[in-house]
Amino acid sequence: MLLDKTGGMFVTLEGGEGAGKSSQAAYLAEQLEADGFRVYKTREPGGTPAAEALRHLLLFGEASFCWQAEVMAHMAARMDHLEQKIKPALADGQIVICDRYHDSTWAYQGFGMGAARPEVLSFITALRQLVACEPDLTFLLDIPVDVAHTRLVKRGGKTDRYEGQASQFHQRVRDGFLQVAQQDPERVVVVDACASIEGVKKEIYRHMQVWLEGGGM
Ligand code: Z5A
Repeated sequence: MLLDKTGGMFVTLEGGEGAGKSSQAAYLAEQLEADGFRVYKTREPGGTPAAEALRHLLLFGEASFCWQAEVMAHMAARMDHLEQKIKPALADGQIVICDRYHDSTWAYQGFGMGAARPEVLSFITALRQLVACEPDLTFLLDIPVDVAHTRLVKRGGKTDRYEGQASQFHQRVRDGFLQVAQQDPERVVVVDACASIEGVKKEIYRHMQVWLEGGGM
């Protein structure tokens, strides 16, 4: 294997809840570390103390934001995370693996909460351009809403503001993610998240190897 160990790569995992992002982010980090790469694994919203505080407010706060403030709060958490953690790790030559990033804002705030209204999408696009740091590679773990729901019921645990939304909301979120993949096929690899955990793991690692060997996608 010809893996180039210079690192400095930004990888994101995206998809609806229950798609397996957190599990796969952990597997990918383990595999890359075993190959000798230095990996920084993180998540959004969160990753710094201030961004984690915003996460708590966004996911479990009693009061809801107006849509503009909700988008800005996700972006504020992201900016803090980027400046304090992600950019320094990239500059240090590490592979950053981030569980959710910009595409989640597009899918959840743009399509889920905002129902793909043009003013919401253009607001998100404008802020995204200001943040100005795009991933090199994104794995979109795609799964039908009902399959993901069954997984989450089985797992149990606390439900956040977004998880508790109706299935139509989650279908719009899925549509938003699939639109991103269609518009940016160079960056986004769609992975069938209904496959076994082992199958998804192999598929993601296979694409990582191609990318690291310089073959692109
Ligand atoms: N959000 C937003 O609105 N805007 C933004 O800009 C950002 C985020 C960045 C973060 O929640 C929430 O913030 C999220 C979107 C919103 N809310 N929602 N909904 P989070 O990070 O706490 O939750 P999540 O990202 O939705 O994670 P999750 O529910 O834990 O899902 P997951 O990470 O994709 O899946 P998992 O934890 O790896 O696996 C879930 C279960 O399925 C678990 O029991 C696994 O063992 C099982 N699993 C995983 N893979 C498989 C396969 N292949 N087969 C069978 N079972 C599996």
